[in-house]
Amino acid sequence: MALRIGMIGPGGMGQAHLDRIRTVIAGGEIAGVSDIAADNVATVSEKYGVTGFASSEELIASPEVDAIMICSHGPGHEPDVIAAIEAGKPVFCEKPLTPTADAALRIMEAEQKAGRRLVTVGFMRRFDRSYREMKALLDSGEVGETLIVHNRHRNPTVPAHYTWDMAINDTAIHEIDTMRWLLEEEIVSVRVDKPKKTSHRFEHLQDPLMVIMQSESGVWIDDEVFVNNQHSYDIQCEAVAELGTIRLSDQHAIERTGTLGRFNTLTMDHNQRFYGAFVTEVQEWITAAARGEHTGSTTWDGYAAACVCDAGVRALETDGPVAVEMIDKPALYS
Ligand code: ISE
Repeated sequence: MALRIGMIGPGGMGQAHLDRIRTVIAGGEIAGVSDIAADNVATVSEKYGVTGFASSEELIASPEVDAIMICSHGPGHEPDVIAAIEAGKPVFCEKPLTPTADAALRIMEAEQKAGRRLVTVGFMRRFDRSYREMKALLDSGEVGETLIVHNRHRNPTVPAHYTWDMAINDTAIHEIDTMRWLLEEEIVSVRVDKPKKTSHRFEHLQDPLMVIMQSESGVWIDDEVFVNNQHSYDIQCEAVAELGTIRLSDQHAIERTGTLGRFNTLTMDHNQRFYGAFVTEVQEWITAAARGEHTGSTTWDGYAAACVCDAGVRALETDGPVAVEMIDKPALYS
């Protein structure tokens, strides 16, 4: 029987997941949706022909729903994630798990009380083929120890409501999680440098930023966050190891040759660039949830990312590095 999924907050990201579940992913079906915006519930339930629940509480409690996907805004995640855990239902929660480390701690407490991992955080890069190949090669030991990782996270533009803490909490959080996963160690400090500003930005924004992090073993990680580059969604990563470097290749689907030369099609957003990663991420979650297993990043990963983000946001206003503070890892996540 297909896993019956209830979705909370089916906005742009949520509907992209609903479309994949309906068209390319096996083993899951949409049981219903809920949203704080009642008109969106009406629109989406009609579009997909599914039940519209009056509240997330009703959706989580419904006997017609086996598993929960949460795609609402980050500040609203905590009560729904905790309610899903208390109902004993697997939950896939879009990133960030919570906007603060304290809220993630409360989710970890609920999960520890339940005694099993029920929460998967939507850090999709862990499912990207190129990042996975990079990690497999680093893990093989062929190139020795990793010493430095260079990252670039560029967006064409961001909307006016994007504030500079979002450069950390919303944008750099991807590299924060990916680096913890790639290196299998925690990030211990964050510094933010502020280069010359692009003129192609909203006045309130410092863009680009250079986020400099250090891991427990001393790996030096940089992340250029440039969210108004005017041309493309450009994600780059290069690991410099003792015996070689490994770099994500260009992510274009086609290469065009003509009288002007040879060039690539650029990706413009995360849905284009990480399409395959999103499919794998949701497929692996559905397969695991149907078997009563856990997959992907845990509440601990959501918590650790929030701790690094907290330090990063403080680093925006601090000269020099800010130490990351976090509790010891509970046994459930070891
Ligand atoms: C957005 O929320 C994402 O997750 C995108 O991947 C990122 O590139 C963008 O900067 C964020 O605002």
